[in-house]
Amino acid sequence: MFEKILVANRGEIALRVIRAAREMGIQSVAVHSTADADAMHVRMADESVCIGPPASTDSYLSIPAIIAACEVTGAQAIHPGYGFLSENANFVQIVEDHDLTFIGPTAEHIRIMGDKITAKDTMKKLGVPCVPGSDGGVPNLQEAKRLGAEMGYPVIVKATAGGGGRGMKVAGSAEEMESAFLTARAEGKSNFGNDEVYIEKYLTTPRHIEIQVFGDGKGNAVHLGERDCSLQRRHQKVFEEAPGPCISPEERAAIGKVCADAVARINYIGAGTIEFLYENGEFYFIEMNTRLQVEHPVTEAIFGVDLVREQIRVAEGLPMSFTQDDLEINGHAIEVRITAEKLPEFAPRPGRITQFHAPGGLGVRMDSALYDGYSIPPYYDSLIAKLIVHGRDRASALSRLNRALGELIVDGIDTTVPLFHALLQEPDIHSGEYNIHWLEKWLETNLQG
Ligand code: MV4
Repeated sequence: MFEKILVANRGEIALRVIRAAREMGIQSVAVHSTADADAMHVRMADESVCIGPPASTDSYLSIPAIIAACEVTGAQAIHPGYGFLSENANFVQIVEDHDLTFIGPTAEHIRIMGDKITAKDTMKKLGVPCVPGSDGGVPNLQEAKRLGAEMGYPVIVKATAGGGGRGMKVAGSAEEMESAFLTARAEGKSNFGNDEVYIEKYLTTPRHIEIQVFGDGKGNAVHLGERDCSLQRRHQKVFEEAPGPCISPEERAAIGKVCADAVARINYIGAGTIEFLYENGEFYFIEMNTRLQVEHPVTEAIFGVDLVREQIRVAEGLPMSFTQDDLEINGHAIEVRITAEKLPEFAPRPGRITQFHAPGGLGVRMDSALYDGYSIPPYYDSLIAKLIVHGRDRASALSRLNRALGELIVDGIDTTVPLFHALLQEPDIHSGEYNIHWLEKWLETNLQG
């Protein structure tokens, strides 16, 4: 049993991990930059260690500083949260080389899923349905054009080291292939030092549906249904829900089993998310994330499980505390990501919170590291709170969201709260009829200018 774990993160996700550890009787160590000396995660942890200056490259991403913090505090394991070092295979290797435990998947699984061509090839062999496209990498423009003609346009060229929307270009016709191919390759090279690209049929109006999976590393795995995260702006999710409004119980069971079987076969350990595009009743694999995701609370709400607790359990070699048969969906949950940004341009607005009041009551969860008088530092991402509501059904979750947003007070800075009030006026949000392009189009006509 771990006695002490180090949380290699900040903000609301650091609190999330500290809380799970405390409930399990495990001590927690916070690490922080000099800019975060007054941060909530430092206050809430049992101990804290300053690991460097404000820039995350010199603090939250500093592998030597984090390993040293484990050594001086005696922490036996590291929870990476999301972002930062959570999907860094090299870090996982170093953690293990120091006889520490990484609370998450193996370096090998992180490496496989970090290379999108290898990830897709692996998933395809495991029976997961994928977007039609090239068989592996596309070596040159001539081959790209041949494939485009064969598959039919539009197609999308993606950098194998990309993901999250970086290093991908759509070619609507043969004429656009040269620029799409060369640009995707150049972006892969400059952003990730890898110019390998692959090609897929471009799906024009899909939804983003992701399946939560969880493995014990010993060949057992379950799925916890899907989340619909189609409402995004510039590849940043803003509104997530579970279950997906358009997914039937039969579809869920079928794709869920495919995903759970796939990760069981590779002895996957911990939390994972298998991302799909969903169009015309079909699922098409695009990427797998080997971390706990920002939006995990909507899954926790409808299944009544604590995913961080489970991560810690399996990292200790314990079995998961539930089987697939134990998992049943209860109601509907929605998360909105509240960021310190000024509308309509979503300009980052760090600053001092003069008054803060979190909403509460039945079915309301607020994951936030804010407090009265806190100053949001300008060095990190702008997420300040996740508001998660849970109701008996989708309509109750939406009215609860409206009620909770009304109770929330965040004074002193600009936030995206007005966006959510406005979205709750939209019939498409109430009917659940949206796809990955809905929000950007809505913002263009409703907010810009
Ligand atoms: C696609 C696609 C359409 N067709 N692949 C964007 C981020 C990365 N995870 C994959 N992405 C996409 N891949 C094919 N074959 C459209 C997108 C996409 C998208 C996907 C999910 C959520 C929002 C999106 C916004 C624009 C494009």
